Order: sequence, then C-alpha cells, then structure tokens
Amino acid sequence: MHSYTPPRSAADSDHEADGLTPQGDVAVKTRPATKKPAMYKVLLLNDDYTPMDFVVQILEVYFNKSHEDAMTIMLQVHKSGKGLCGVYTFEIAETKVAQVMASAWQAQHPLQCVMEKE
Ligand code: TYC
Repeated sequence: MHSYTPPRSAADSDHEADGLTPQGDVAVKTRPATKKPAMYKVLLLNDDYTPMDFVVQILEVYFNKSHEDAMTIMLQVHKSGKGLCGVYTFEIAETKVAQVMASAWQAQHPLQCVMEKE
C-alpha cells in the first residue's frame, strides 16, 4: 500500500515561513533587512566674482552653519577652489544644490554648487 507524500514547498526548503530551521532552531538572518542609503557631498566651488558675504549667507541659510563655520568654509573655498557644505541623501542634496543655484542666479552671481557621491 502506497501513501501520498506531498511535494516540498518553498517554505520547507528556505524555512522562512516559521523562522525555524529543520532542527527547530531559530533561524537568524545574517543580512540586515535595511540598507544604508547612498550619501552625497554638497560642495561650493570658487569663482572670482561672487561676494564673500553672499557665500557666507548661503552657508548660513541653506546649510544651517553658524556665522563662524560659514566664514571658515567660505575661506576654504576661496583658497582651495572648493569646500564641503554637508553630506545628505540624494534628494536632500539635490534640493540644496537647486536652492543655492536658484539663489545665485537670482542675485546674478556665478556661484556654482555641485553634488558628488561619497
Ligand atoms: N573668490 C570669491 C571672491 O574673492 C569668494 C568666493 C568664495 C566665491 C567662495 C565663491 O564658493 C565661493 N569674492
């Protein structure tokens, strides 16, 4: 007399249905369920025409820098060619760049702001 054996289900083979191994141990996932988002640097670039005060204001308004930190970053850009304003997720970085570019355009300054994947 033959008895019917049902086919193994996916749950039998990967043991994810009840979180237990075939031995009845608790299966611990080795990979985290979430992934860290890619981060992007937002940088200001130097030019010969944008007033220093304007750059300091940009850093205070859009990057929440203190006047002292804004001054330090502006001088770093002025001396070395570029400077770090902050590190953000893609959409926040994109928004900061757009806000700075719009503000510079409106004030007719050639200031450039770019983002760079970390
Ligand atoms: N180099 C500019 C000047 O001498 C100042 C400046 C600083 C411009 C930072 C842009 O991102 C910048 N007026």
